[in-house]
Amino acid sequence: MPLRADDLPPRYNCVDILERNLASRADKQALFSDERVLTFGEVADEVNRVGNALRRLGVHEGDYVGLFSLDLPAWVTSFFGIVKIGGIAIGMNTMLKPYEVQFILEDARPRVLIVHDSLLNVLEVIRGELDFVEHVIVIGTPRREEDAAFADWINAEPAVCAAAPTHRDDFCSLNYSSGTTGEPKGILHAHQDYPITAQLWAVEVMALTEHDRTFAGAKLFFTFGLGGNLIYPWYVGASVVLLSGSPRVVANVLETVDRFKPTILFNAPTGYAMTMATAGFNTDHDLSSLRLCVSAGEALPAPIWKQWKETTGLTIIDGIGSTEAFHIFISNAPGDVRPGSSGKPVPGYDVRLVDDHMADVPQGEIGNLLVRGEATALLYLHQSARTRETFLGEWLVTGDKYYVDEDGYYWHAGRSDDMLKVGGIWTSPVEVESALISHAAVMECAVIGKRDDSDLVKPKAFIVLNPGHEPGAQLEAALVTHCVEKLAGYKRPRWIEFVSALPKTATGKIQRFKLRG
Ligand code: 3UK
Repeated sequence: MPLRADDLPPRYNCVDILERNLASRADKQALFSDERVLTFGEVADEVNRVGNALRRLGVHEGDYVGLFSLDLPAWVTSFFGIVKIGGIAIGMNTMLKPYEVQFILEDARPRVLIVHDSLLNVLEVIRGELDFVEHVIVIGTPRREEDAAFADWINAEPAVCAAAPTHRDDFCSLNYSSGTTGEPKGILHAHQDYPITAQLWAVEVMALTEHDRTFAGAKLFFTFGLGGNLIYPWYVGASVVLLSGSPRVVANVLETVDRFKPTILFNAPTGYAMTMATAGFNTDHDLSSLRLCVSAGEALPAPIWKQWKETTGLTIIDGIGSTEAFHIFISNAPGDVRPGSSGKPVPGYDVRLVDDHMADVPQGEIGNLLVRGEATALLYLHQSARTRETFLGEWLVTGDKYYVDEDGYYWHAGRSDDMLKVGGIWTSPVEVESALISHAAVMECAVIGKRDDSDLVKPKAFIVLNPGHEPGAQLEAALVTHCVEKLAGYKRPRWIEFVSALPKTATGKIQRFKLRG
């Protein structure tokens, strides 16, 4: 049965998704990780301790709390502790550079920041400039005397904590997503969005059950990972497997599968391609626990789908979701897959393909994708102009181009902006260009998406050099290193082409589409 917002009581706190398991399966192992394995009961106790510790710091309903950590049990207990007392958890991308972290902390202004000790190097760079953060809680070992260690902070707290009587429409989480230019966009989701998306997609489409055990290459700070590898499994009483290390190291993913034997794997297309490029991935490792795989973040090319099927026997379900929608709203389904397509609209959502005047385009023609659903976000925090362009009443403008085939399957046909998805994660060409231009050799440049051997998009840079600089492999390597220092590593250009000039409009705007060829 589809779940509607009205089916939830007006007073609803999504900590219910954890606590609904306490009556029937408190002793079931709910969370597997290298660090700790916890039952639902143990998680719930720690969540209550975190809730009490936050209240002791003066965190109230509606207050933001920063969560800047690798995927560890403490991420999970912090998240539910924050939402249980009515706070809003900011799931922060652990790959961010210091200035990006600073932007988020100044935009949302949390008074409390929970941070993993491996990320303190990033925090310390900006620590002196943070006007709003009053308390830093460190998962692991603090470096400053004024900071508390997470374990000590919750240790003496009682394991009983009353949930805040939140309204189902109250916000409980904030995630930042990047655009082509300008600041990252803060996207708020409400308590009700969690059970609604769990029911509509995870239960009704992918048929997740309590017997499953999920695992994701996507991290919990990304709503693809948060929904797939925490909220949805616990909504049905299934268990989750967390990886604190990088999913880009294929061995991490394969060894975790060997060790914890998940039944469901969530990953970006790149994750599947990188896995298959690893010698012995399906002979030296035991993938037999898996029953289903899910791909999102960018389109999954049909050849990757087929090769995965041939080499593992497993079906990948590709679905398009977004941070604005919280999760997947057009999806393939087990038993109903058209490889290369995003599948069909998930029941409970409506989609439209429209032209630039908002008129519906005929079947088969490419249009701008709009989606309507009860769990889509309402606004971008502190960005009213962009909010008005994106959230059109009931309809959300996705920024994606799509067409629908005669059988009703939706096919991704690119973006309406210049944004790139690299490894399933946003990359703005403008951001890569800014990094390149800050190198002394670069006079001007343009970055576009180019398809690699697996048909996945990666950044390519066209560069005009300043006089006195010679093109060549050495300079290329120096430019890539320069980008890695300034940007998250996945954003670096994979190809560099030195050119004498860039195509421009009469007004001097770079025409990236001409370089796409
Ligand atoms: C693109 C896809 C083709 C598309 C996400 C599942 O990716 C997620 O969220 P983001 O906010 O980006 C959203 C944009 O990414 N995209 C995502 N999935 C697909 N394009 N096929 C796909 N399967 O441009 C979309 O607008 O980072 C994905 C669940 C939760 C998510 N947050």
